[in-house]
Formats: sequence, structure tokens, C-alpha cells
Amino acid sequence: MNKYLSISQEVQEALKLGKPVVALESTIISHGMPYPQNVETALRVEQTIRENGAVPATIAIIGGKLKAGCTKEEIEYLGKKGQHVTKASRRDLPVLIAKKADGATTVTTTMIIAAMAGIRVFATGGIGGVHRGATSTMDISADLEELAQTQVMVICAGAKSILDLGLTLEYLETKGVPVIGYQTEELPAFYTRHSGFSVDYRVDTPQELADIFNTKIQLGLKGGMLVTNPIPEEYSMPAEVINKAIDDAISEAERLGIHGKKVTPFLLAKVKELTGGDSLQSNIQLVLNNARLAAQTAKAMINKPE
Ligand code: PSU
Ligand code: MN
Repeated sequence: MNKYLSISQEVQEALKLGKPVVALESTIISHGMPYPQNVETALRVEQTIRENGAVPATIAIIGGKLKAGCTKEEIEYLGKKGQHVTKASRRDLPVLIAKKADGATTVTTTMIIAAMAGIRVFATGGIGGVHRGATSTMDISADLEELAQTQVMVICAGAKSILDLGLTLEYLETKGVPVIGYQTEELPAFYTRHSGFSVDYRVDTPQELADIFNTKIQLGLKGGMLVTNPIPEEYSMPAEVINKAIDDAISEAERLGIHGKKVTPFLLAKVKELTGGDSLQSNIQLVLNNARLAAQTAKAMINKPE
């Protein structure tokens, strides 16, 4: 095991016994939601994973250590520090480790650390992707490159239309990443169940998800798999409301000249501000929904095809 990796006792034991483990990211805690709802949600997500028969491993960088399995205190610390914690992507890892600093892991770094620890399933809210206007800004999330090279299944609620969803799918196709709709043929758009774009395949059970990913691993194909799980109907938002907020947030970001790693957190915070508490409630519910599916899928992964 590499000397920078620190796996909690509980997660280590589960992995040793071949029990199901689900990885969780920490940027969603520090940058994705306000305090204290971020901490409450992170703990509820862990609880949901346990109720569904798996062990949660919240991932973060603390004092230069790559943590797979954060304590309640560490989650509380990251949630309180919020945007003051470094949002850590692949390029930040060596710097933060060498400086013995803290970092909140994005989808990218959560995948990297999960893979190092031997965790194959990861639940989150939404992933990064190709931004609108990327043809001139070249703003494409490192999450897509990570999905292309690291063998972790990412279960999300699709992507927010702060992104260009069509270009995001094209990019994933080029990079050889399977995009699977869970009980849907349509790519969900995070707050809403519909985007107008089709996914590659529809799958209806956790066992099918597990079989596809186990097969990918057995074939030795590098890269992950993206599972898009629509927000439950009762928590989805009216498309006009959310799309108006997203358009306004993007205009504001352009006006202020926001760029680089600040773009996504800025847009997320602005959309939340413009839609009040409604979008936060939807956000919490879709993450819980993904945690349930991830736990069931991690359990199913243990039944490997011959
Ligand atoms: N999209 C969301 N919620 C999030 C993020 C994206 O709907 O919390 C976070 C995730 O951690 C994701 C990161 O990996 O933002 C992507 O940032 P960027 O676009 O800068 O790559
Ligand atoms: Mn970016």
C-alpha cells in the first residue's frame, strides 16, 4: 500500500473480508452545499449506505494523507471550512501531499483514491463535464479524463445543464466510457429527470450494473463507467425554473470573468441562491437516492460472472 494512503479500520476490514464498500466525495461537502446541511447530508448518506448493507468510505485529503474513510469529526471539519478547503483535482494531489495540506476531493480525486484503496463503486450527486462555450474556453472537467482512465463506477444523477450535455456525451464516447441510464433511456439532468439526450444503454437492476462493470474489469479495459440515476419524480424541479436560474448564473459568471476551478462552485452556489431552498432539497434527495443504488450495486459486484 502506498505510504500516503490511510484507510480507516472499518473500511480496511470490509475490504479484507470482501464486503461491499461505497466511496463518497468531499467537494460536495465543502463546496457543494452550505453548512450545516452539508454535514447533515454527508452523515445521512453514510447512514443510507449502511442501511443498504454496504460500508461508506468518505474520501478526502487531511494533513497530506489520502483518507479512505473519514471520521465524523473530519466530515464536520471539512463542512465547516467550506470553500476555504482546497478543491483538489488530479493536478493538486502532489502539491497538497508534499505540503501536508487538506483538500476536498472532486469526482476525479475520489476515483483516484478509491482505486488505490481497492474500492470500485462511488456515489455522488453530479459530475463535471464539458462546459457551455467550451469550444472557445476549453473548460472541460478533469472528471471526464479520470473516467477514461480509472476503474471506478460513478453513480450520479446525470449532469447539470450548467454544462453542455451533448458535448459531454460526445467526449465520454470518444474516451470509451460507457454511459448507462438506470431505469431510463434518457440522460437525467440532475434537478430534472429529462435532458432530451439519450444514454448508451438502459439497465434495470443493480446486478446488471455489477455484471457490466465486473466484465469491464475482467477484460482489463482501463477506465470507469458512468451510471446516471434520475432524481425521484417527487423531488424533481420544474424545468423552466431551474433552466432560468442556470442561464442567469452563467451570464453572471461571464460578467464577473470567473474562470478555472472557480467556475463550477460559483455556478452551483448561484443556482442555489436563485432557486432558494428548493434546489438544496432536491440535491439532498438525489444524493440519497444514488447512495442507495450504489450500496445495492456494490453488494451485487460480489456476485461475479464466471
Ligand atoms: N457538479 C455538481 N455538484 C458538485 C460538483 C459538480 O452538480 O458538487 C463538484 C464535483 O466534486 C465535481 C467537481 O467533481 O465539482 C467538478 O469541478 P470542475 O467542473 O471544476 O471539474
Ligand atoms: Mn473547469
